[in-house]
Amino acid sequence: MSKIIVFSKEAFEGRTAEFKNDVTNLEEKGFNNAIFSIKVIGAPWVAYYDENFAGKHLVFEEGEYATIEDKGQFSSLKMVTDDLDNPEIQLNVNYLGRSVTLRKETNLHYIAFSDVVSSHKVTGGVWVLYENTNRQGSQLISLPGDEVPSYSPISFNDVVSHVRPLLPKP
Ligand SMILES: [Ca+2]
Repeated sequence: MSKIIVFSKEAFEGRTAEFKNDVTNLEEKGFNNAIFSIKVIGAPWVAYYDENFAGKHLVFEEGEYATIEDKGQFSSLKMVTDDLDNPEIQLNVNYLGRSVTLRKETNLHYIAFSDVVSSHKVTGGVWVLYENTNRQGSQLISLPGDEVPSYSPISFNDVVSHVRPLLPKP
C-alpha cells in the first residue's frame, strides 16, 4: 500500500499524519503550509504549493526526507498512479522549430537543448523537468498524454536544463 507520512517539523518531529489518497486541500487536514519533513512508501507523490494540485510543485519518491526544500509551502498532495513503463517525451524549441525525443534521464547541456525548450509532449511515463542540471532547481512534473504548448504562462520558458522519467520499481 502506497502512502505519504507528513510531519509538522523537520527530522520527522512535531505533529504527523498519514495519507493513502490524494489530498486536494491540506487545510482540511490541519497541514496547510505546515509540512516540514516527509516519508514516502511505495508510489511517488507530488506536493503542490496551491490547493487542488496547482502551482509550483515537487516530486517525492519512496524514501525519507528529514528536511525538504520548500518547507512549509505545500497545500495539496497527489499520488502518482500512472504507468511508468516506456517513458518518452518530446521537447521543442518553438522559435527554432527544433525537437528531440528522449526516453531516459538527460542533461540537456549534452544535446544543446539547455535553457531553450519552450514546450513539450509526454507520450509515455511520468517526467520531471528541472530548471538546473543534476536534478536541481524548480520542477515541472508531467503525466502521460500531457501536452504543454507553451511554458510562458507557467514561467518555465527557456529554463529547463535536465529531464528524467520516474522509473518503475524493479
Ligand atoms: Ca536552466
